[in-house]
Amino acid sequence: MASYIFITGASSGFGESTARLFASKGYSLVLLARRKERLEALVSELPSAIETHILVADVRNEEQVHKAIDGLPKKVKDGLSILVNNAGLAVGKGPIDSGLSDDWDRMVDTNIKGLLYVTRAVIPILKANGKGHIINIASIAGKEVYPGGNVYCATKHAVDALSRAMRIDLVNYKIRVSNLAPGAAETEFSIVRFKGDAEQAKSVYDGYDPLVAQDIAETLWFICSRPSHVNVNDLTLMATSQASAAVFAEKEV
Ligand code: NDP
Ligand code: 8X3
Repeated sequence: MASYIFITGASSGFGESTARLFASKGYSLVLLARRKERLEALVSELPSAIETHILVADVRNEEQVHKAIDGLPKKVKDGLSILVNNAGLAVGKGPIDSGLSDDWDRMVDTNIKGLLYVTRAVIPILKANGKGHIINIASIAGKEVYPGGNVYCATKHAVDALSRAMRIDLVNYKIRVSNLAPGAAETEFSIVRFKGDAEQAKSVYDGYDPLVAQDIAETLWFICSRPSHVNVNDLTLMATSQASAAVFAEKEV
């Protein structure tokens, strides 16, 4: 029977790289994001032997999430073994008193509530299968806070807490729960954070070698390929030139 990995936020960055890597290892894919054309373009580049299911949904919309997951074919549910809760974003960066409610809502609704909606819909499937693995993509922003990071950091601290809580809730069901906390990685993350300002986004990665999406995909492969009696509880992955959330190596001149 095919083994399926379910990746949220598969249309870009970490999710897209993870889909490509797990497909290359023979996994079948369930790919969720809002941008259908991006998911279709990704699928068109995968070997045709790889079975894929595209779910176009907004994780903030509980009804959409439930309908999409409920509607998966039985053979996909039966083969589902991994959920990567990756969909997420930062919107804006600045002092708390100049934050915008709409930005806060987008981060809280996506990074916390969206992760919860997807997780609750998938857990019954994993329980029925008698095993499974949930990996939550948190962040160094879930371990530390940095200037201007306030609400984004709070949402990722919540993800970190939920990973620990889920591990307790699921310990009797052979469902592993891992928390992966990357530092700065160059994806579309900063373009989204700075609302399309490509120059400001680029400047985040100036003068040092950040992580790239492939680094996260390879780490996810490591986490998922441990023997079934082993769980990676929590893994923080940083660029060599990033020492903590706000400390980077000096630029070479
Ligand atoms: P990208 O912006 O490249 O990818 C984000 C993905 O999330 C996209 O596929 C996007 O798809 C999806 N997404 C966002 N909002 C929603 C939504 N409401 N419903 C469904 N899908 C959604 O960023 P990254 O790959 O860098 O980020 C992935 C995760 O990693 C995020 O949780 C982020 O917080 C976290 N992270 C990122 C770091 C970094 O430095 N890049 C470091 C640490 C953690 P679409 O827009 O098509 O819906
Ligand atoms: C994204 C990386 O350092 O901007 O989680 O918080 S950071």
